[in-house]
Amino acid sequence: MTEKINHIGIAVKSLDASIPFYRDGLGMTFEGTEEVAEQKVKVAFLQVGESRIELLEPTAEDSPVAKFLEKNGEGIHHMAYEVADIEAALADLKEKGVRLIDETPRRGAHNSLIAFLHPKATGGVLTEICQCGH
Ligand code: CMX
Repeated sequence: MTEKINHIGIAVKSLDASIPFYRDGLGMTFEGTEEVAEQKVKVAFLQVGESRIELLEPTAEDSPVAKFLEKNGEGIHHMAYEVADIEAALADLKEKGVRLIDETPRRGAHNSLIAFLHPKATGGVLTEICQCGH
């Protein structure tokens, strides 16, 4: 079902302050930024081989990333795994009794379809599955 690591999400206070380390320091390919209104975040993608680093900056005080930053400070926020058919993957996980945050897919960056699994059901790692637009 799971095909590859699509991206690793890292919560940051400021994209502008964080991008240079990944782009200029580590030499990753900067793919651009995008606002994901539904998730109340602005994101930047940096390519690493077949995967990406997704930097996440909150755009509202009630953004899940704002809450995360308040509690933990900057750091790894989630792992995202790519699946070919997100509806089928969600149905399968539900049948296996995995606690879902999203019962149906939402719109993510790059027009992808995304859904989150609850960190309490995944050993403490917020897990996203995505059917990707790239
Ligand atoms: N990783 C691991 N654990 C996390 C977590 C994270 N990113 N975020 C919250 N938790 C844990 C908390 O530590 C807390 O654990 P304890 O009860 O042991 O203290 C528990 O989950 C509940 O956390 P909370 O701070 O009370 O926050 P909420 O329950 O209100 O929300 C969550 C947590 C995961 C349900 C919510 O953040 C969510 O729905 N996330 C999915 C959407 C999202 O994160 N969107 C932003 C990214 C979008 C994108 O990539 O495009």
